[in-house]
Amino acid sequence: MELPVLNNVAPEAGGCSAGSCGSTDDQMGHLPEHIREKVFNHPCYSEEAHHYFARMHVAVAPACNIQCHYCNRKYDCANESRPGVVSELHHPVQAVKKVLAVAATIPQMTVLGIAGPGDPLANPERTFETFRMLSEQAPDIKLCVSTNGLSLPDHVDEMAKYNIDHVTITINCVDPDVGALIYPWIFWKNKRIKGREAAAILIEQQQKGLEMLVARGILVKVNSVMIPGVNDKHLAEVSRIVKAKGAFLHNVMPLISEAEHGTFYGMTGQRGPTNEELQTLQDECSGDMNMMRHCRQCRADAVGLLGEDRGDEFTMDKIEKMDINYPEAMKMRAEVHAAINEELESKRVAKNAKVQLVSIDGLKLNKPETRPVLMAIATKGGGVINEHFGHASEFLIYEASPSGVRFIGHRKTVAYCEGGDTCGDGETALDKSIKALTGCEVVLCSKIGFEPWGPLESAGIQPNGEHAMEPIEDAILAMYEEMRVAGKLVHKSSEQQKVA
Ligand code: CLF
Ligand code: SF4
Repeated sequence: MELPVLNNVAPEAGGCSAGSCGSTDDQMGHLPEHIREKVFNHPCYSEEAHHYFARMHVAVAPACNIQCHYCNRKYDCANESRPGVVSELHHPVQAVKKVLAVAATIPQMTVLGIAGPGDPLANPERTFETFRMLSEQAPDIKLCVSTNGLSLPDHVDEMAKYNIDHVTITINCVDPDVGALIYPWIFWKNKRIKGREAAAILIEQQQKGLEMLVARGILVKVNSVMIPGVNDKHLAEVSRIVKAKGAFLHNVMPLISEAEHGTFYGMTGQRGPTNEELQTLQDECSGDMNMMRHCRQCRADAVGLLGEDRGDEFTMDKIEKMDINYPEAMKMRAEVHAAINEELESKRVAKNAKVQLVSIDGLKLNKPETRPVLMAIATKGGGVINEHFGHASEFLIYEASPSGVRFIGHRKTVAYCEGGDTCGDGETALDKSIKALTGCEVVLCSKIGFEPWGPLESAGIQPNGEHAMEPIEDAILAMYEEMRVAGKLVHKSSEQQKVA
């Protein structure tokens, strides 16, 4: 059956229907103004924004109405959180105080999300009380919610009332037979329902909720947990269907199933995907959909830029001592946002000018022998290379190729300078970093010590600290050009052909 195309991005917007782009940013310039307005400073909906703008979560929603095989109720909802993390639960009044304190201290914080620790819509009073107070007291903050979707259709009208513009639904399948392998039960109309029947109800509610949100112009992101052997072959179909129904973005996240988290999958030895498997599936889905590749599976009380957690600065005892004048803070926030926007706009202009140059240069680069190269970046945010190799606990991974620079994802590691001699399994922190950088040929950082240099080179990864404080994409292009001039971009098959 042909699904109706209800995409809330107008067809004339251009967008990514051809599937050539991997993030919303490549199409930012083509989005209609009202969508651009919703996306440009949301760190999850825009890859570019995540270098500059922060989000925070408040953990106000303890209960859940379904069971996922990758979740242990002792921890936060694993649909949007790194498993094994426990957040401190807040009452809505405390949560609002915390949001105002963070917004006044971190003006780059533009989005407040409720993502747990259970399902926000299984706790509607606490969730909507928080949103109601915030929409009155902090109208400059975008409101965002993440749900498993079971109760979604019942709450869409209320969401629209509080100007909730961004909703994430975790959709792991559209086939109840696949769903029965992921969800052992749901709690529905005061009854516990199991197996295929439970999965069928959940899927129906998710799809109905998605359609209702799109009809009201609310942007929908779909999260899917990739579970090898269970739904990995099925997720491209999920992507195609949710795109056809108007979802804006798809975020395929890897299953994390450590045995110590005590989840069903952890206990039964279900593995998560490798970096390569994840990237292959994301690329496959991107034929149909804008893909999110910068998700950090943050916790239900995360604060700061994606990938950082400043939660310790905002414990309730510290917040109680803060004297917040929010109307004043809003003025300061508006100034900071305007300055960031100005910077982003000038970068966009410079980038467009460069794209034209590159396309001329591309005639030179775009020969069959130039091949793509993966590069790892150490950054603390701001879109520049500003992190010491030894302090990086994650690297951003980009692919440089004759057609430009493409963001691929991020890889976590243990900060080399803080990892001690070993960090479990006899592996040193440096071993872990080198493993995390598998497949990369270059690591760009602001500085690097002498010690890791040799082991990185031996692993085929060229360390480079010469592009400190440069914009990431500029540095990658410069490095790629350097490699081309040095004859390092010769495609293996061409090389072999020459030898032959
Ligand atoms: Fe939070 Fe989620 Fe809103 Fe973002 S997170 S509720 S959409 S504000 Fe973002 Fe974190 Fe990934 Fe979620 S990086 S886990 S996608
Ligand atoms: Fe756990 Fe979230 Fe699934 Fe509920 S929806 S069982 S909290 S992962």
